[in-house]
Amino acid sequence: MKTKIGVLVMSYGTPESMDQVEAYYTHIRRGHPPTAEQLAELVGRYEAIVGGVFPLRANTDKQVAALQETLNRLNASADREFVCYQGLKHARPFIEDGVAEMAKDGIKDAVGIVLAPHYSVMSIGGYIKRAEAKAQETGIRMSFVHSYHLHPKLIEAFAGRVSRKLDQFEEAGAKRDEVKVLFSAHSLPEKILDMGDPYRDQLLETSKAVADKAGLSNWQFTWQSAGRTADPWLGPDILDTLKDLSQEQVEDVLVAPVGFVSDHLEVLYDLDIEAKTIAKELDMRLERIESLNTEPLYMEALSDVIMNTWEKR
Ligand code: FEC
Repeated sequence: MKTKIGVLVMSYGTPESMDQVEAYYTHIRRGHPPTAEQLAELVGRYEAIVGGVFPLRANTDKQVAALQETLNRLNASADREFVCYQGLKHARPFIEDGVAEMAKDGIKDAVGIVLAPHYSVMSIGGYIKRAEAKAQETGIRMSFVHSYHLHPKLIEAFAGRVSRKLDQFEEAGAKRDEVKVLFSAHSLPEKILDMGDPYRDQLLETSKAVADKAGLSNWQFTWQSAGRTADPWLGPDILDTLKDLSQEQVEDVLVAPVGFVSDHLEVLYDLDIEAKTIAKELDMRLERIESLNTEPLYMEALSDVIMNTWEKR
């Protein structure tokens, strides 16, 4: 019989239906319910993108299935098999549910990975802490992938998407090197920098590696999706960046959200609706690269870092 190696695949999570948005938002706010106004604002954003379906849920399901298939195909062996379990940060099945499920299936050893390439103590660190606590409680030995922001296949996947969109700008009459490529990622509170957090540096490294691979000279990094709290968040925000670029007479912008790997609210609303609306007002053409979703190169990058972590455990 083959030994089963558990792989806890962690992702942000999304509600299953509109009536779960409040519970989801309360979970994100660490148990503090949103005000009626905050809730209405978030429901409005979901209504604008989803039409009753929350895309991140199906995308995560498909990524987890594709990763299990890739892991077993690329690392086939007569005596072992990889079994992927899902663990979500803010929705069911929660991270703890995924670990409990592994324990129920008799898994003794596992690797954990998050579907987000860049480490911050406020993002990946939080996922790992919760998984580790549940693993200890259930007697599973777990090791974790902390980041994979420079994996060559991840860089290749992003660079290919950037190049293909630049081809489309050219076909529409733009000069390739006059298109401003904006790499973006979810902002976090500025205080992470005082904590020596690697998040910003890793994002800049990914952006530079993708720019080098795609042969870009006209690019910059910007933040997006900052939270609505009193703390200062890392900036500049993409909406301000677009206004600055407009002052510099930039007409064509390609956004590459390298901090995200799926189609979800922060891409489909914050970029495709909010940023595009501002760009239109500024008379700019704004396009976005396609999300990775189940891109085979991304699945291979994940499989590779999982195997490395497994072998070094
Ligand atoms: O499609 C969906 O339903 C979910 C989209 C979604 C993703 C995502 C990824 C990240 N977040 C990160 C940090 C924060 C911090 C706060 C925060 C708040 C929200 C809210 C929504 C939301 N996030 Fe998110 N995030 C997504 C959605 N996020 C909705 C609540 C309303 C709002 O502020 O817009 C602030 C929490 C607080 O109040 O204390 C911090 C980071 C990522 C990327 C890494 C990852 O995927 O884990 C970092 C997808």
